Amino acid sequence: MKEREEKGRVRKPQVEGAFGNRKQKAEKKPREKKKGIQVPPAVPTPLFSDDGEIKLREAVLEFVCGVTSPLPDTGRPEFAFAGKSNVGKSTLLNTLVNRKALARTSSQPGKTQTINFYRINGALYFVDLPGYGYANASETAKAAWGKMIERYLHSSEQLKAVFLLVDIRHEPSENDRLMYDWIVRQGLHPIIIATKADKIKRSQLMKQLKQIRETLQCDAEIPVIPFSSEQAMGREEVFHTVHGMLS
Ligand SMILES: Nc1nc2c(ncn2[C@@H]2O[C@H](COP(=O)(O)OP(=O)(O)OP(=O)(O)O)[C@@H](O)[C@H]2O)c(=O)[nH]1
Ligand SMILES: [Mg+2]
Repeated sequence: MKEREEKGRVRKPQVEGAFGNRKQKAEKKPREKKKGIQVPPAVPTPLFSDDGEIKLREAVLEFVCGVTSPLPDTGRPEFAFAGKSNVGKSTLLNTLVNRKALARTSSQPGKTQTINFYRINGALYFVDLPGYGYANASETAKAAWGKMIERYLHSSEQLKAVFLLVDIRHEPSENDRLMYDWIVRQGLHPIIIATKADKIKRSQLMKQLKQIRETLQCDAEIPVIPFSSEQAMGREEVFHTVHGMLS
C-alpha cells in the first residue's frame, strides 16, 4: 500500500479499525474548517524553567468532544492518552498537572466518555481519551466511542504522540495489542506508559516492563515508562518526552 507524506509524518491509508472490526475509508478527507470553536489567545510559556524544573503555569479543560462533536483546531501540539478503561489515564493527567481532580476519575471503568482537551501553559494540549474495553457499555456505545477515538487519532493535524497506557501488573490484552499496532500503522508516535507501578514490588518492575515490550512487540526505540500516580513516579520522564517533541 502506498504511504502518504503528511505534515512531516508518514501515514498509511487506514484500512481497518483500531479494534480490527470495521472497514474504514482508504483516503482521509481534508478536515473542514470548524465553525464556532475558537481558541482564546494564550501566550505560551515553556514547560521547564532554566534550572530544569517543571514549570506549570496553566492547566485548563478547554474542549470537550462527544461522539458527534466537531474536533477543535487547537493550533498547538497535542499529546493523547489512550488505553483500556480504568488503566489510569485521567489519574495520570491529574498527576502530571499536580491537581487532584482536574480530570474526573473513578474506581469504576467507563468514567471518561468524551475527548477532553486540557490546555497546558498555553503551549500544548493533553488529550484524555475514553477507555476501550469497558464491558458494561452497550455494543452501540462501544462502537461509537471506538469510532470517536479513531476519528480523533486519525484526523488531528496537531497530534505529536500517543501515550498508550497499560497496567504494569498484567500482560497487555488483545485490545492493547490492536491499539498499539493501529497507532504504529497510522504513522503516529507511540510511547508506552506502564501504570500503577506502586502495586508491584520494585523487584518485579523490570520483568513486567520486559513482558509489556515483548507482548506489544515494541521496537527498541519506543519508550516504556513505569508510572505511579501514588508515588508520582514517571512524571518527569513524561514531561521530558513531551518537551523533546515540541519544536
Ligand atoms: N494504586 C494506584 N491506583 C491508580 C493509579 N492510577 C490510577 N489508579 C486508580 O485506578 C482507577 C481508575 O483511574 P482513572 O484515572 O479513572 O482511569 P481511566 O483510564 O481514566 O478510566 P476511564 O475514564 O474509564 O477510561 C482509580 O480508582 C484510580 O485511583 C496508580 O498509579 N496507582
Ligand atoms: Mg478517564
